[in-house]
Amino acid sequence: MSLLDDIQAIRAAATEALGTIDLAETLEEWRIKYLGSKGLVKSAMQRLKEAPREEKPALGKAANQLKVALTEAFEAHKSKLRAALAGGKKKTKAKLDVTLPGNRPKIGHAHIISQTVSEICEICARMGFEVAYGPEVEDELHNFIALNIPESHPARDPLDNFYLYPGAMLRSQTSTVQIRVMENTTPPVRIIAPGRVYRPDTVDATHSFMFHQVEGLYVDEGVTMADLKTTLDQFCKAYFGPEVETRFRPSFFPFTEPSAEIDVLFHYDDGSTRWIELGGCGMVDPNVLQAVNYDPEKYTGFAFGLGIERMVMRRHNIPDIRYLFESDVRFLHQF
Ligand code: FA5
Repeated sequence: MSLLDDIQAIRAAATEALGTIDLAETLEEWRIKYLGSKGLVKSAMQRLKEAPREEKPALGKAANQLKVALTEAFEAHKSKLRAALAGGKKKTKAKLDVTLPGNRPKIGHAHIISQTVSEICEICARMGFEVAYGPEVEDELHNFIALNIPESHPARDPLDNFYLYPGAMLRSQTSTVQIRVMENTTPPVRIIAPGRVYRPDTVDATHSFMFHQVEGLYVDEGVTMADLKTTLDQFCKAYFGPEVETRFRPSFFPFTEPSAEIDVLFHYDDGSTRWIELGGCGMVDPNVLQAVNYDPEKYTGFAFGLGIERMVMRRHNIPDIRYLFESDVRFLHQF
Protein backbone atom coordinates (compact mmCIF):
# COMPACT_ATOMS: atom_id res chain seq x y z
CA MET A 1 0.00 0.00 0.00
CA SER A 2 1.40 3.42 -0.91
CA LEU A 3 1.76 6.16 1.67
CA LEU A 4 -0.93 8.14 -0.09
CA ASP A 5 -3.33 5.24 0.21
CA ASP A 6 -2.38 4.92 3.86
CA ILE A 7 -3.05 8.61 4.46
CA GLN A 8 -6.47 8.32 2.90
CA ALA A 9 -7.21 5.12 4.87
CA ILE A 10 -6.17 6.77 8.13
CA ARG A 11 -8.39 9.75 7.39
CA ALA A 12 -11.38 7.56 6.56
CA ALA A 13 -10.95 5.32 9.62
CA ALA A 14 -10.34 8.25 11.96
CA THR A 15 -13.38 10.15 10.69
CA GLU A 16 -15.61 7.10 11.01
CA ALA A 17 -14.36 6.28 14.52
CA LEU A 18 -14.80 9.88 15.67
CA GLY A 19 -18.44 9.81 14.59
CA THR A 20 -19.22 7.05 17.11
CA ILE A 21 -17.51 8.67 20.12
CA ASP A 22 -19.78 10.05 22.88
CA LEU A 23 -17.48 9.86 25.92
CA ALA A 24 -14.62 12.17 26.84
CA GLU A 25 -12.44 9.15 27.77
CA THR A 26 -12.93 7.50 24.35
CA LEU A 27 -12.23 10.79 22.60
CA GLU A 28 -8.89 10.99 24.42
CA GLU A 29 -8.04 7.45 23.30
CA TRP A 30 -8.86 8.50 19.72
CA ARG A 31 -6.59 11.57 20.03
CA ILE A 32 -3.71 9.44 21.26
CA LYS A 33 -4.20 6.87 18.49
CA TYR A 34 -4.29 9.38 15.63
CA LEU A 35 -2.77 12.66 16.83
CA GLY A 36 -0.52 11.52 19.72
CA SER A 37 3.29 11.71 19.60
CA LYS A 38 3.40 8.04 18.64
CA GLY A 39 0.13 8.16 16.68
CA LEU A 40 -0.73 7.25 13.10
CA VAL A 41 -0.45 10.82 11.72
CA LYS A 42 3.02 11.16 13.21
CA SER A 43 4.19 7.83 11.79
CA ALA A 44 2.79 8.77 8.34
CA MET A 45 4.87 11.97 8.55
CA GLN A 46 7.95 9.96 9.46
CA ARG A 47 7.45 7.67 6.44
CA LEU A 48 7.75 10.74 4.17
CA LYS A 49 11.52 10.38 4.44
CA GLU A 50 11.38 7.04 2.62
CA ALA A 51 9.26 8.35 -0.28
CA PRO A 52 10.83 8.99 -3.70
CA ARG A 53 11.97 12.58 -4.06
CA GLU A 54 9.50 13.59 -6.81
CA GLU A 55 6.50 12.33 -4.77
CA LYS A 56 7.54 14.08 -1.55
CA PRO A 57 5.80 17.47 -2.15
CA ALA A 58 2.42 15.89 -2.87
CA LEU A 59 2.75 13.37 -0.04
CA GLY A 60 3.88 16.07 2.39
CA LYS A 61 0.88 18.20 1.45
CA ALA A 62 -1.46 15.21 1.91
CA ALA A 63 0.08 14.34 5.30
CA ASN A 64 -0.26 17.95 6.47
CA GLN A 65 -3.85 18.13 5.32
CA LEU A 66 -4.50 14.90 7.24
CA LYS A 67 -3.05 16.39 10.43
CA VAL A 68 -5.00 19.66 10.05
CA ALA A 69 -8.25 17.87 9.17
CA LEU A 70 -8.03 15.43 12.09
CA THR A 71 -7.05 18.17 14.56
CA GLU A 72 -10.01 20.31 13.49
CA ALA A 73 -12.35 17.31 13.61
CA PHE A 74 -11.07 16.49 17.11
CA GLU A 75 -11.66 20.04 18.39
CA ALA A 76 -15.10 20.17 16.83
CA HIS A 77 -16.09 16.84 18.35
CA LYS A 78 -14.81 17.89 21.76
CA SER A 79 -16.99 21.02 21.68
CA LYS A 80 -19.96 18.92 20.60
CA LEU A 81 -19.49 16.53 23.54
CA ARG A 82 -19.17 19.42 26.01
CA ALA A 83 -22.34 21.00 24.73
CA ALA A 84 -24.16 17.66 24.96
CA LEU A 85 -22.93 17.20 28.54
CA ALA A 86 -24.12 20.67 29.59
CA GLY A 87 -27.45 20.07 27.89
CA GLY A 88 -27.72 16.73 29.70
CA LYS A 89 -27.26 18.41 33.09
CA LYS A 90 -30.04 20.82 32.30
CA LYS A 91 -32.19 17.91 31.33
CA THR A 92 -31.47 16.17 34.66
CA LYS A 93 -32.58 19.27 36.52
CA ALA A 94 -35.74 19.47 34.49
CA LYS A 95 -36.45 15.83 35.33
CA LEU A 96 -36.64 16.56 39.12
CA ASP A 97 -39.77 15.00 40.53
CA VAL A 98 -41.30 17.88 42.40
CA THR A 99 -43.99 15.63 43.84
CA LEU A 100 -41.43 13.73 45.95
CA PRO A 101 -41.53 14.68 49.66
CA GLY A 102 -38.81 17.29 50.39
CA ASN A 103 -36.42 17.62 53.31
CA ARG A 104 -38.63 18.89 56.05
CA PRO A 105 -36.99 21.82 57.90
CA LYS A 106 -37.00 21.38 61.67
CA ILE A 107 -39.54 23.86 62.97
CA GLY A 108 -39.25 24.94 66.58
CA HIS A 109 -42.08 25.81 68.92
CA ALA A 110 -42.63 27.65 72.16
CA HIS A 111 -40.90 26.13 75.21
CA ILE A 112 -43.30 24.26 77.48
CA ILE A 113 -42.86 26.97 80.13
CA SER A 114 -43.94 29.67 77.65
CA GLN A 115 -46.89 27.53 76.55
CA THR A 116 -47.87 27.11 80.19
CA VAL A 117 -47.62 30.84 80.88
CA SER A 118 -50.06 31.43 77.99
CA GLU A 119 -52.41 28.77 79.34
CA ILE A 120 -52.29 30.22 82.86
CA CYS A 121 -53.09 33.66 81.48
CA GLU A 122 -56.05 32.22 79.61
CA ILE A 123 -57.44 30.39 82.66
CA CYS A 124 -57.05 33.44 84.87
CA ALA A 125 -58.53 35.76 82.23
CA ARG A 126 -61.68 33.62 82.41
CA MET A 127 -61.77 34.33 86.16
CA GLY A 128 -61.46 38.07 85.53
CA PHE A 129 -57.73 38.61 86.06
CA GLU A 130 -55.72 40.97 83.87
CA VAL A 131 -52.07 40.25 83.06
CA ALA A 132 -49.39 42.60 84.40
CA TYR A 133 -45.62 42.55 83.99
CA GLY A 134 -42.75 44.00 85.97
CA PRO A 135 -38.98 44.34 85.51
CA GLU A 136 -36.60 41.48 86.28
CA VAL A 137 -33.99 43.92 87.60
CA GLU A 138 -35.59 45.33 90.71
CA ASP A 139 -34.89 47.68 93.60
CA GLU A 140 -35.13 46.78 97.28
CA LEU A 141 -38.25 48.92 97.70
CA HIS A 142 -40.31 46.63 95.44
CA ASN A 143 -38.59 43.33 96.21
CA PHE A 144 -38.56 43.79 100.01
CA ILE A 145 -39.42 47.07 101.72
CA ALA A 146 -42.96 47.65 100.40
CA LEU A 147 -43.62 43.93 100.93
CA ASN A 148 -43.08 44.36 104.64
CA ILE A 149 -39.77 42.47 104.60
CA PRO A 150 -37.55 44.28 107.11
CA GLU A 151 -33.77 44.81 106.76
CA SER A 152 -33.16 42.11 109.37
CA HIS A 153 -35.15 39.43 107.49
CA PRO A 154 -33.03 36.45 106.34
CA ALA A 155 -34.63 36.66 102.85
CA ARG A 156 -32.62 39.86 102.33
CA ASP A 157 -29.29 38.18 102.98
CA PRO A 158 -26.92 39.08 100.12
CA LEU A 159 -26.01 35.38 99.90
CA ASP A 160 -29.66 34.51 99.19
CA ASN A 161 -30.10 36.98 96.36
CA PHE A 162 -28.45 38.00 93.10
CA TYR A 163 -27.47 41.60 93.87
CA LEU A 164 -26.12 43.50 90.85
CA TYR A 165 -24.92 46.48 92.89
CA PRO A 166 -26.13 48.00 96.17
CA GLY A 167 -29.88 48.58 95.87
CA ALA A 168 -30.35 46.68 92.55
CA MET A 169 -30.98 42.97 92.22
CA LEU A 170 -32.53 40.30 90.04
CA ARG A 171 -36.02 39.96 91.52
CA SER A 172 -36.38 36.91 93.74
CA GLN A 173 -40.19 36.79 93.46
CA THR A 174 -42.98 38.13 91.28
CA SER A 175 -44.59 39.72 94.37
CA THR A 176 -42.73 42.87 93.25
CA VAL A 177 -45.42 43.32 90.59
CA GLN A 178 -48.14 43.49 93.28
CA ILE A 179 -46.52 46.68 94.53
CA ARG A 180 -45.88 48.14 91.07
CA VAL A 181 -49.51 47.60 90.05
CA MET A 182 -51.02 48.94 93.31
CA GLU A 183 -48.79 52.04 93.12
CA ASN A 184 -50.47 52.94 89.84
CA THR A 185 -54.03 51.65 90.26
CA THR A 186 -56.94 52.32 92.53
CA PRO A 187 -58.91 49.30 93.76
CA PRO A 188 -60.47 47.04 92.68
CA VAL A 189 -57.30 45.34 91.44
CA ARG A 190 -57.37 41.85 89.94
CA ILE A 191 -54.15 40.88 88.18
CA ILE A 192 -51.80 38.00 87.59
CA ALA A 193 -48.11 38.59 86.87
CA PRO A 194 -46.12 35.76 85.27
CA GLY A 195 -42.36 36.01 84.89
CA ARG A 196 -38.83 34.89 85.65
CA VAL A 197 -37.30 35.10 89.10
CA TYR A 198 -33.79 34.37 90.34
CA ARG A 199 -32.41 32.85 93.52
CA PRO A 200 -28.98 31.38 94.28
CA ASP A 201 -30.60 28.11 95.39
CA THR A 202 -28.67 24.86 95.12
CA VAL A 203 -29.89 23.14 91.98
CA ASP A 204 -31.64 19.81 92.54
CA ALA A 205 -34.66 17.92 91.18
CA THR A 206 -37.12 20.59 92.30
CA HIS A 207 -34.96 23.73 92.53
CA SER A 208 -33.34 25.92 89.90
CA PHE A 209 -31.44 29.23 90.25
CA MET A 210 -33.79 30.74 87.64
CA PHE A 211 -37.43 29.75 87.53
CA HIS A 212 -40.86 31.18 86.78
CA GLN A 213 -43.63 32.27 89.07
CA VAL A 214 -47.11 33.56 88.51
CA GLU A 215 -48.29 36.10 91.00
CA GLY A 216 -51.97 36.72 91.68
CA LEU A 217 -53.47 39.73 93.43
CA TYR A 218 -57.08 40.63 94.15
CA VAL A 219 -57.85 43.69 96.25
CA ASP A 220 -61.33 45.04 96.75
CA GLU A 221 -63.84 45.66 99.47
CA GLY A 222 -64.81 42.47 101.27
CA VAL A 223 -62.30 40.01 99.76
CA THR A 224 -61.87 37.02 102.11
CA MET A 225 -59.75 33.91 102.60
CA ALA A 226 -62.66 31.90 101.16
CA ASP A 227 -62.21 33.81 97.87
CA LEU A 228 -58.52 32.92 97.90
CA LYS A 229 -59.10 29.22 98.51
CA THR A 230 -61.88 29.00 95.91
CA THR A 231 -59.87 30.86 93.29
CA LEU A 232 -56.77 28.70 93.75
CA ASP A 233 -58.75 25.50 93.89
CA GLN A 234 -60.64 26.42 90.71
CA PHE A 235 -57.38 27.41 89.06
CA CYS A 236 -55.72 24.07 89.93
CA LYS A 237 -58.74 22.15 88.67
CA ALA A 238 -58.74 24.11 85.40
CA TYR A 239 -55.03 23.50 84.87
CA PHE A 240 -54.52 19.95 86.24
CA GLY A 241 -58.00 18.50 85.76
CA PRO A 242 -61.07 18.18 88.02
CA GLU A 243 -59.63 15.17 89.91
CA VAL A 244 -56.61 17.08 91.21
CA GLU A 245 -55.89 16.99 94.93
CA THR A 246 -54.73 20.20 96.58
CA ARG A 247 -54.24 21.16 100.20
CA PHE A 248 -53.61 24.41 102.07
CA ARG A 249 -51.01 24.42 104.87
CA PRO A 250 -50.56 27.29 107.32
CA SER A 251 -47.36 29.20 106.60
CA PHE A 252 -45.74 32.59 106.98
CA PHE A 253 -44.93 35.39 104.55
CA PRO A 254 -44.18 38.93 105.76
CA PHE A 255 -46.57 40.41 103.18
CA THR A 256 -49.61 38.23 103.90
CA GLU A 257 -51.52 37.53 107.10
CA PRO A 258 -52.75 34.84 107.48
CA SER A 259 -50.50 32.95 105.06
CA ALA A 260 -50.62 29.46 103.57
CA GLU A 261 -48.83 27.13 101.16
CA ILE A 262 -50.74 25.31 98.51
CA ASP A 263 -49.55 21.77 97.78
CA VAL A 264 -50.45 19.41 94.96
CA LEU A 265 -50.35 15.62 95.20
CA PHE A 266 -47.82 14.09 92.76
CA HIS A 267 -48.34 10.52 91.59
CA TYR A 268 -45.19 8.61 90.63
CA ASP A 269 -44.84 5.71 88.19
CA ASP A 270 -44.03 3.26 91.01
CA GLY A 271 -47.40 4.00 92.63
CA SER A 272 -46.05 6.22 95.39
CA THR A 273 -47.40 9.73 96.01
CA ARG A 274 -45.89 12.91 97.38
CA TRP A 275 -47.22 16.37 98.16
CA ILE A 276 -45.26 19.02 96.27
CA GLU A 277 -45.44 22.66 97.23
CA LEU A 278 -46.79 24.75 94.37
CA GLY A 279 -46.68 28.17 95.94
CA GLY A 280 -47.44 30.55 98.76
CA CYS A 281 -50.54 32.62 99.34
CA GLY A 282 -52.44 34.61 101.93
CA MET A 283 -54.42 37.74 102.72
CA VAL A 284 -52.51 40.91 101.84
CA ASP A 285 -50.95 42.31 105.02
CA PRO A 286 -52.41 45.73 106.04
CA ASN A 287 -48.84 47.12 106.12
CA VAL A 288 -48.51 46.36 102.40
CA LEU A 289 -51.82 48.08 101.62
CA GLN A 290 -50.64 51.09 103.62
CA ALA A 291 -47.30 51.17 101.74
CA VAL A 292 -49.21 51.80 98.51
CA ASN A 293 -51.69 54.22 100.14
CA TYR A 294 -54.67 51.85 100.13
CA ASP A 295 -56.94 52.17 103.13
CA PRO A 296 -56.64 48.84 105.03
CA GLU A 297 -59.87 49.63 106.87
CA LYS A 298 -61.74 49.72 103.58
CA TYR A 299 -59.94 47.20 101.41
CA THR A 300 -58.83 43.62 101.85
CA GLY A 301 -57.18 41.36 99.36
CA PHE A 302 -55.53 38.07 98.66
CA ALA A 303 -52.29 37.26 96.88
CA PHE A 304 -50.60 34.11 95.69
CA GLY A 305 -47.31 33.18 94.02
CA LEU A 306 -47.04 29.79 92.27
CA GLY A 307 -43.96 28.08 90.88
CA ILE A 308 -44.63 27.45 87.18
CA GLU A 309 -41.97 24.73 86.80
CA ARG A 310 -43.61 22.75 89.60
CA MET A 311 -46.94 22.99 87.80
CA VAL A 312 -45.45 21.81 84.51
CA MET A 313 -43.68 18.94 86.29
CA ARG A 314 -46.87 17.82 88.00
CA ARG A 315 -48.95 17.92 84.86
CA HIS A 316 -46.44 16.22 82.54
CA ASN A 317 -44.93 13.83 85.08
CA ILE A 318 -41.45 15.33 84.74
CA PRO A 319 -39.36 14.02 87.63
CA ASP A 320 -36.55 16.60 87.50
CA ILE A 321 -36.71 20.37 86.91
CA ARG A 322 -33.35 20.22 85.11
CA TYR A 323 -34.96 18.41 82.18
CA LEU A 324 -36.72 21.69 81.39
CA PHE A 325 -33.52 23.69 81.03
CA GLU A 326 -30.60 21.34 80.50
CA SER A 327 -31.91 18.56 78.26
CA ASP A 328 -31.60 18.61 74.48
CA VAL A 329 -34.43 19.71 72.22
CA ARG A 330 -35.63 16.15 71.58
CA PHE A 331 -36.99 16.15 75.14
CA LEU A 332 -38.72 19.50 74.68
CA HIS A 333 -40.16 18.49 71.29
CA GLN A 334 -42.58 16.17 73.10
CA PHE A 335 -44.59 19.08 74.45
C1 FA5 B 1 -42.74 33.27 97.28
O1 FA5 B 1 -41.90 33.50 96.38
C2 FA5 B 1 -43.82 34.25 97.57
N1 FA5 B 1 -43.58 35.46 96.84
C3 FA5 B 1 -45.16 33.62 97.23
C4 FA5 B 1 -46.31 34.38 97.71
C5 FA5 B 1 -46.92 35.31 96.88
C6 FA5 B 1 -46.80 34.20 99.01
C7 FA5 B 1 -48.02 36.05 97.33
C8 FA5 B 1 -47.86 34.96 99.48
C9 FA5 B 1 -48.47 35.84 98.63
P1 FA5 B 1 -41.81 30.91 97.86
O2 FA5 B 1 -40.43 31.35 98.15
O3 FA5 B 1 -42.36 29.84 98.70
O4 FA5 B 1 -42.82 32.13 97.90
O5 FA5 B 1 -41.89 30.50 96.33
C10 FA5 B 1 -43.12 30.22 95.69
C11 FA5 B 1 -43.00 28.99 94.81
O6 FA5 B 1 -41.96 29.13 93.86
C12 FA5 B 1 -42.61 27.73 95.57
O7 FA5 B 1 -43.70 27.16 96.20
C13 FA5 B 1 -42.11 26.86 94.46
O8 FA5 B 1 -43.16 26.30 93.74
C14 FA5 B 1 -41.41 27.86 93.58
N2 FA5 B 1 -39.98 27.88 93.88
C15 FA5 B 1 -39.34 28.44 94.91
N3 FA5 B 1 -38.02 28.29 94.81
C16 FA5 B 1 -37.81 27.61 93.67
C17 FA5 B 1 -36.65 27.13 92.99
N4 FA5 B 1 -35.42 27.37 93.43
N5 FA5 B 1 -36.81 26.45 91.82
C18 FA5 B 1 -38.04 26.24 91.32
N6 FA5 B 1 -39.18 26.66 91.89
C19 FA5 B 1 -39.07 27.34 93.07
